[in-house]
Amino acid sequence: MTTGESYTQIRFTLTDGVGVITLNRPDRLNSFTEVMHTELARALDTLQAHAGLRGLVITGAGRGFCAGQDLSERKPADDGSRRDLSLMLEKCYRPLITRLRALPVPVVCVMNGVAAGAGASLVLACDVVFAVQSARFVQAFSKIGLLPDAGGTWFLPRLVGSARAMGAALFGESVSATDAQAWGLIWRVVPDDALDATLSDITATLAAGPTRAYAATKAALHASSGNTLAQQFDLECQLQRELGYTDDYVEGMRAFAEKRPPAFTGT
Ligand code: T3D
Repeated sequence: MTTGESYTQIRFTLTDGVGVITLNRPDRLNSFTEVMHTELARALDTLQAHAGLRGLVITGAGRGFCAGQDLSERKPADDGSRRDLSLMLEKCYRPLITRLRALPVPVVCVMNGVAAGAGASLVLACDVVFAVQSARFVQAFSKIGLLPDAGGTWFLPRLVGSARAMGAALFGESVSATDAQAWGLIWRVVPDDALDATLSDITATLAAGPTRAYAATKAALHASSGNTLAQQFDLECQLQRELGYTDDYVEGMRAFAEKRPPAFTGT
């Protein structure tokens, strides 16, 4: 099902409770423009308002996933005036990344190609990342005299540790999908020709998954880095108490006893 709304720089579908956003400026490696940000915000509005939401998948059209900010929007002005870069970060990037993190369903990135600059930060903001073998990360910021943004300085060291975060960010060299998996930056590398199958498998998994358990898992894992063990125990107790009353838990117990796969409804 399409959403019935028109989009020019992304594609957006919502089927069986699973949204699929495809960044869609392939000739510019799906780099971010203000229009794309506006369309992403509109898609997120629709997803947040959908009562039966079960997951979101983000991917890109063509050979790149996302090359970060569209640099053609950043040409130096003829009159020598300079730009306050924090404005766009506050207006567009912060809400995008914050909303994805807060979405109470898994956000899965299927990285179809290179992710650079804020495009790499977008990948790292997702809860799970699959990348095709030929995909790569480029912390391109230092090459243009900037620091990693869109949450990049928060995600990178947490995922890979300070040494690798520093090396990748300072030198801006490509990190292959294979290295990214070995470093713990992403979940899994898949063959390039398995891109479509990976997308279908993930959307099917999310549409049939224990949605409330997924939401609780996401919330607990995200909270853990700022919590003590005692606080995390408290959170686990609270969330597990809630999950114990769900239909999906009852179904999971029945399915186990009957030696069959569970048929979760997400309730
Ligand atoms: O508001 C603010 O400005 C602050 C926020 C900043 C957030 C950021 O993301 S800053 C970082 C911006 N991104 C970059 O610096 C990355 C620039 N791109 C690259 O370094 C390389 O293109 C890649 C490593 C991503 C891929 O390299 P490669 O060799 O596979 O492709 P290519 O040939 O460089 O690019 C293909 C085309 O896409 C090319 O156009 P052409 O020659 O075919 O007409 C290239 O110019 C275009 N392209 C790539 N990245 C961007 C872009 N066009 C506009 N903006 C881009 N970011």
